[in-house]
Amino acid sequence: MPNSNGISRGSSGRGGAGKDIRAFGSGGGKHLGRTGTGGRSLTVRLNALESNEVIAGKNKALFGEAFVINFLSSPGSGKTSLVESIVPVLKSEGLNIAVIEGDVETDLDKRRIDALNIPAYQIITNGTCHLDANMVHTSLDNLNINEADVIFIENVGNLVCPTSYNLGEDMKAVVLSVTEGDDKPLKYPAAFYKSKVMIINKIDLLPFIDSDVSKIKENALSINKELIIFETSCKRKINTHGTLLSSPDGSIEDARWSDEIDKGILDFASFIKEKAKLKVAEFKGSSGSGAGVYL
Ligand SMILES: Nc1nc2c(ncn2[C@@H]2O[C@H](COP(=O)(O)OP(=O)(O)OP(=O)(O)O)[C@@H](O)[C@H]2O)c(=O)[nH]1
Ligand SMILES: [Mg+2]
Repeated sequence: MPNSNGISRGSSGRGGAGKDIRAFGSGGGKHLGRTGTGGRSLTVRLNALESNEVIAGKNKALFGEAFVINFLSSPGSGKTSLVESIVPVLKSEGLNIAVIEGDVETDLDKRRIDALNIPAYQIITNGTCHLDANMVHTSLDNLNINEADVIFIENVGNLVCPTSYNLGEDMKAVVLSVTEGDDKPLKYPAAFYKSKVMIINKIDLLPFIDSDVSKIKENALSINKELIIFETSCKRKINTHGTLLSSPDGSIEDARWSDEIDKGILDFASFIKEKAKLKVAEFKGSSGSGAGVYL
């Protein structure tokens, strides 16, 4: 059950889709396949995904006017860091943000978000490799989204499983850090195919590694030519001469450095603000209460 700290465990959800899916996550599908009942396995999986769609529809209705992004990536590419970097920018523009964190274990990410003084909720999936619509639905009982203009959902760090589950979001955004290799869009195509946005993160590390951003883009666009791409750094700072410098661990003290925010972060924040505007207009239009009115 969710508790007053805004944390819940996936196994205590409302049953249904989540339970079936967890069985597959632990190898049930493979076993059924080997014993000749693969057809049944497929049916159960399709039913689970169908129920997921129904609950995702309910989530979408509950999200209302808020614009919702579902972040997908492998572990450690910088999803939480991106949220930490973007929230202050959006807050300074007058937007209200709420965050749903998904992790297999711990509330470490939620604790980072709590430091931003915005509503946050931690889903602990207990080993499940993705969030499903039911987990998110349960979290909405405990997260105040009434004032939210934007809701970030940070999915479990995994480039495969989360791609199959609609959570009721407006868009998926895949985060790929430059250290992961330019072949990842080709090897994990679903994440790139299903996302509207790709964020290439940790570009401050480019001087130190053998990574080709143009190749990452080329490979990603070969999977999804509509992808909108941002290049970001959650660490980069710019010195007073306008030269890019890197301080990956943040330990360098240099009076020449300014606290200027990375341009990619600012561009991504503007994009989100624009989408939030459109969502409100669309929502008001569809409910017949005045399309085009913003906030
Ligand atoms: N150099 C550099 N390091 C970064 C950047 N973004 C994140 N990091 C570091 O990368 C590590 C992982 O970042 P997180 O934000 O925790 O990554 P995550 O995707 O949320 O990780 P999970 O939630 O575990 O999947 C941390 O040590 C961050 O400080 C960046 O732009 N540049
Ligand atoms: Mg995280």
